[in-house]
Amino acid sequence: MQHVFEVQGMTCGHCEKAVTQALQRIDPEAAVRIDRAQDRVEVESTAERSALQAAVQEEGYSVA
Ligand SMILES: [Cu+2]
Repeated sequence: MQHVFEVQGMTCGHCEKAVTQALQRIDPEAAVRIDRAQDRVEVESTAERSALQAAVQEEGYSVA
């Protein structure tokens, strides 16, 4: 399933990596695409949306 999140607070490539790793801790198979300029994170994953969102928030980023 494809999930799209608006993630605020990503300022550099390190943030993109941190968000990607947080998502892949929930689902190691998750395919993550990030458009930082648009605050847009697309995740192709079988995991629950709420679990993915919580992982990003625990990493310190806000999800709109
Ligand atoms: Cu950063």
